[in-house]
Amino acid sequence: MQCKPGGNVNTDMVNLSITEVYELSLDVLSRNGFSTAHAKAIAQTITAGQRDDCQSHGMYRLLACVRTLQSGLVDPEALPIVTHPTAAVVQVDAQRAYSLLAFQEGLPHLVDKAKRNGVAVLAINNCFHFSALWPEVEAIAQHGLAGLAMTPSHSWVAPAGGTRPVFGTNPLAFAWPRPGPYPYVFDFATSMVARGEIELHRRTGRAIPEGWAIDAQGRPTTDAAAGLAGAMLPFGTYKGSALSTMIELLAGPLIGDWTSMQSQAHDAGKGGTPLHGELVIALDPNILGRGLAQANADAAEAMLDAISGQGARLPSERRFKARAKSEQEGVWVGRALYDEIRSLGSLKTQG
Ligand code: NDP
Ligand code: PYC
Repeated sequence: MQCKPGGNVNTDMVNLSITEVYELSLDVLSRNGFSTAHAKAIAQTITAGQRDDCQSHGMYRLLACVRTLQSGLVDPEALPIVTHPTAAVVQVDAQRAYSLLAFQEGLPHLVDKAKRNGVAVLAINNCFHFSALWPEVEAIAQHGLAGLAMTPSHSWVAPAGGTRPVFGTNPLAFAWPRPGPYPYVFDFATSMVARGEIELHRRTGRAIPEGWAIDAQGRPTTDAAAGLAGAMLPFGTYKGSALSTMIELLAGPLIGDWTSMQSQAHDAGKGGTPLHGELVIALDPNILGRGLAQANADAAEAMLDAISGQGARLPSERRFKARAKSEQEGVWVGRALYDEIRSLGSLKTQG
């Protein structure tokens, strides 16, 4: 048990260093049967989420990873198979394991191909997918490339004007390389919020804002459980609906993989993590920018400065601040979640 900053003993929260988050995650995943390679890849992304204060995709996700494993859906050991259909395309078959090892395997090829061709595509297939996408586009931007990533999930979201779920929560992430440590990054669900955010409201007994979901009868609801049982709503009405449709098509049929409706049907009520594909695109400004690399980078910076210069915040600014703070002070995790994670089979304890 640790003291909250300010000195009060708070038994409802547990303080963990980033290393402790990683070790606990690795321990839980390994004890529950994931191979070392998968456990490491998953633990890294979960640790990054917790470190950056992305509560819906941090340690909370360990519960779903283990639940999906225990329900016999995900392969905890399968190794990704990398193929090279063309000079600009790398395809990685995750073989029904989680997506993160497949991304790690595909990334060096994606970067290499983008730097040779100006643009390259990484298609990940047959992957169970639970993670935030910003770690992936950030990794692309670290190589001086712009990155885009998108994925379907389970059909939980009704189209604008409808009441029955069709789309997944379908995240779209983008990164642009900048001077200094942090790229420009956004990464959001094309539903009003990630489903994980509504699940966290349900777990902690909080109402959801109106506009996030409708109940099973198609009526607006602020009850998290009723919203989860009904349908979530897209952001930006028909615009979010259209973006979500694009993601279904590009990260589904385009790359020979499933839509969110197919993923949901395969799950057949087991409540596992979605199974589908992921589309990742890398673009090289040095090849596409007509030899004007410095002028182009300056123009990009002037535009981004014009946003933050008037007090509007850039996406990921909050997350980067949280990262710096977590690196200094560690992270605070709710005691109930911490205990539930430990009960998944870890011997590591605190407090
Ligand atoms: P948000 O609605 O919080 O949107 C997140 C993005 O918007 C972040 O880049 C965030 O930056 C930025 N942002 C938030 N508020 C502002 C603001 N006021 N001004 C400027 N930018 C802002 O999160 P979501 O619930 O939509 O998504 C959360 C995560 O869930 C994502 O990382 C996504 O990848 C993940 N997800 C994964 C899915 C999957 O299938 N694998 C499915 C759905 C979601 P900041 O972080 O700095 O606040
Ligand atoms: O929070 O919407 C979500 C989500 C779906 C799959 C992984 N996260």
